[in-house]
Amino acid sequence: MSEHTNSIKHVASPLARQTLLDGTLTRPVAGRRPVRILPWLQVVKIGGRSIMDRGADAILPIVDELRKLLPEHRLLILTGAGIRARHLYGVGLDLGLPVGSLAPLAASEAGQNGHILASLLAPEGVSYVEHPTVANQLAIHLTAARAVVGSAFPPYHHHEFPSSRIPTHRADTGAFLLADALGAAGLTIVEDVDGVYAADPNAPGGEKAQFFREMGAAELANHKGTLPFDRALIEVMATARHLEHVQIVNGLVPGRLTAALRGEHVGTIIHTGARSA
Ligand code: GWN
Ligand code: ATP
Repeated sequence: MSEHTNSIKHVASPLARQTLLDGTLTRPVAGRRPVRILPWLQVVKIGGRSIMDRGADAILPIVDELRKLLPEHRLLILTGAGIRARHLYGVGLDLGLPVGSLAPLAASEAGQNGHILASLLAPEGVSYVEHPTVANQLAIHLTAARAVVGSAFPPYHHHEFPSSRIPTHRADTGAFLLADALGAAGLTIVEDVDGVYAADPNAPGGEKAQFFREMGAAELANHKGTLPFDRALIEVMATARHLEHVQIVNGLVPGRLTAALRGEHVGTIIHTGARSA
């Protein structure tokens, strides 16, 4: 769309003559819900510390469960970073490295866990796909295979917000941002606990902590204690465009992931800010 007036080329745009900061002006153009790019996709985030770091005892049963889920679901399996990233934070912070240097180094550990998981699922046609492939060629890879594995860490790299010395946007946030941007059918976060409790159930005295079966992201924002995922996940859930909830499940209990993907309530369901159209 272009018009020629007095030989000056004008590009017609409903946003041409106004500040992008004025919501009342941008809303008629930008207020619509984005399209769902991969509406049939189920995204599964596998914990780095909670599952991958435990080795064969935890990984092999999950691999078995994922293998059996392939005929039923098309999966984007994303892995967290785990203990190697924590070691990296320790060494890096001791050396005074900025968060923008730590973020890509920690991200690479999430990728390594993804490579490990993909190798175990390779006989089923599952491969690790790189971040640029996730961004640009996910559909063709998921047409060729029932599932692919990627890194859950978002590639903020040197653009990571310097609001804290440890990267704010880690694997849980990355998995959510991706699942919501793709308009996926669901996101399941696999941990080593049944879901969210009032306090860390593994900390001293934690065995008495109350279990939350269901809660809202807004309610979680007021939770003062520790959580089994990045705090930034709460912020991105508040502005979700598609995902109406996520479920946190215990990957150490066989069958929980399968049940969650079938829509059963077997962990903690957290409702996001997204509303069905
Ligand atoms: O290296 O395991 O992708 O999918 O955030 O960047 O730090 O890179 O800096 O396509 O682009 O280590 O090399 O590494 O984990 O992130 O990847 O093997 O440029 O397939 O080269 O956005 O994998 O890696 O760490 O995910 O999370 O070459 Mo890795 Mo990660 Mo591979 Mo990826 Mo980062 Mo790429 Mo990237 Mo970097
Ligand atoms: P990553 O993928 O980033 O490597 P992860 O998701 O595998 O990490 P953690 O970040 O360690 O694992 O989160 C899981 C742990 O969080 C649980 O083992 C539990 O001890 C702890 N935790 C802390 N607070 C809570 C809480 N309120 N409810 C449940 N678990 C909690």
